[in-house]
Amino acid sequence: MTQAPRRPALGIDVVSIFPDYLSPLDLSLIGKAREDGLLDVRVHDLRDFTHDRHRTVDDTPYGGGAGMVMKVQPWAEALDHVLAQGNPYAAKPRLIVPGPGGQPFTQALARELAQEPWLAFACGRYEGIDERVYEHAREELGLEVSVVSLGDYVLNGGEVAVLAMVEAIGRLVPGVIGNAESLVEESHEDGLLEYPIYTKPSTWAGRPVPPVLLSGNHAAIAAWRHEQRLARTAARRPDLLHASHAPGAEGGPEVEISAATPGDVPELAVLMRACWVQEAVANGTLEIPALHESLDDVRAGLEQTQTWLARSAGRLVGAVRTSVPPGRPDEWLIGRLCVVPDLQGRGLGRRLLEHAERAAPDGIRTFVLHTGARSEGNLRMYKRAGYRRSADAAPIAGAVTLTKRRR
Ligand code: JD8
Repeated sequence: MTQAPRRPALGIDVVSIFPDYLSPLDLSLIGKAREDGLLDVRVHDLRDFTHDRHRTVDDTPYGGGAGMVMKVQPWAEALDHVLAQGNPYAAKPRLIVPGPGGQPFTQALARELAQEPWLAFACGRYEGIDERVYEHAREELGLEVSVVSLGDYVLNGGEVAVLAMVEAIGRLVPGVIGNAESLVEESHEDGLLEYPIYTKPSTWAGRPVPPVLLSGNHAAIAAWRHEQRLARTAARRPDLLHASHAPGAEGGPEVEISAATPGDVPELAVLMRACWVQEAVANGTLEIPALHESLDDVRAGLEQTQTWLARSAGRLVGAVRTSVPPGRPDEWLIGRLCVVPDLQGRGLGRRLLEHAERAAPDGIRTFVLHTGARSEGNLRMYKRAGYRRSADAAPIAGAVTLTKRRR
C-alpha cells in the first residue's frame, strides 16, 4: 500500500513585540508537529525592524484620543522580511491580523486556513495598528489580508488570539493529531457539541457509567451519543441547534423528502453525475457506475429500488435509494445517497440516511451501504450514524462496505 505523499509543512510566521508570548507553541502537539516537520512556525520580533535607539514601534494617534498606535514603518519592514524569507510551497502568505472587530474565528475558518500552505499572523498591541499597514499589505504586497476575532471580548493584544488560532489550525493538519478519527465527533465539527465521556472505574462514588457504554452495541452507543449531543447542544448552544437541526435549515426553505417518479429522472441523472464527479476526484477513479448511467439506466433504477428525493422550494437537492439485495432478505441496501455540493455539511445527508433506514420493512436486520474508501466526509457521517466497516467486499474497486445492525 503506497504511502500517501506527505503534505508539505504548513508554514506559519508570527510577528509580535512579545515573541516570548508565543513560546507555548514549542510545547505539546504543536511543538511535536514542528519537530516532525508538519508545521514550520517562525516567530519574529517587530522591534528588530526599528532603527532608533528606543526601538520605537508606537506613537500618538492622529486626531487625538487615548492610547498609542503602532507605526507603519516597522510593520512594513517586518512584512518585507517575512516575504523575503519565502516559503517552498507558496509565493505569498495569507495574512491574518487578529482584532476585536474582525470576522469570527470558527472551526470552519480553522479548516479553511489549515488548507493554506503559508500563513502569517500580525500581533497588534496598544490601540491597534496604523490602517495603512493593512492597505500596504493588500495593495503593494498583494496579500490576502483577513482581520479575525477570537471572540466578543477585549484582549490587550493579538498574541493570545494567535496562540489559539495556530493550535486550532495546526491540529487539523494531517498527522498532527495521532488519531485523526478523534477529530470526527468534536464539537463545532458538525454543528453539535460533544457527548459526555467516561473512563474507568465503571462506578465511582456510587456513580455508574451509563450502561449503554458498557454494552458493546455500537449502534446503540452511536445513537445514545447522538442524542446526548443534541440534548447538550439544545441546552448550552441552542443557536447551533437551530442552525443544524431546524426544519428547512439544510437548504433554506423547507426540504421535503418524497418518493421519486419517472418525471424526476432527468434531474436525478444530473444530480448523481454532479455528486459522483466529486467522489471520482476524491477516490481517483472514474469507474463509478453512477457516472456511466444513461437516462434509461436511471429510469430502471427507479423500478428496481425505492428512490427518495429531497426538494427545497422545488429544487432537487438530494436523493437516496433503498432495496433488498438478491438472496439477502434481511438486509436493506442503502445507496446513491447524495446532496448537492452547495448544501453539503448541513445534516441533509444524515436526514436522508435516517429516512432510508425508517423506510425499511419488517424483517430487515442489517443496513448495508457502500462508499469510496477515500470519501472522508461520507465515512465520517456514516461513522457518526453508527455504521462500521464490514469485511464484505464492495461491488467496485476502491469502495468499502459499511453495515449497521437495525435497532
Ligand atoms: C488584537 C490591540 C487591544 C483592542 C483597545 C484594548 C482578537 N477577540 C479579541 N479581543 N481583543 C482582541 C485584540 C485586541 C487587540 C489587538 C486583538 C491589538 N488590541 C486593543 C481595541 C481596543 N485595545 C481580539 N483577535
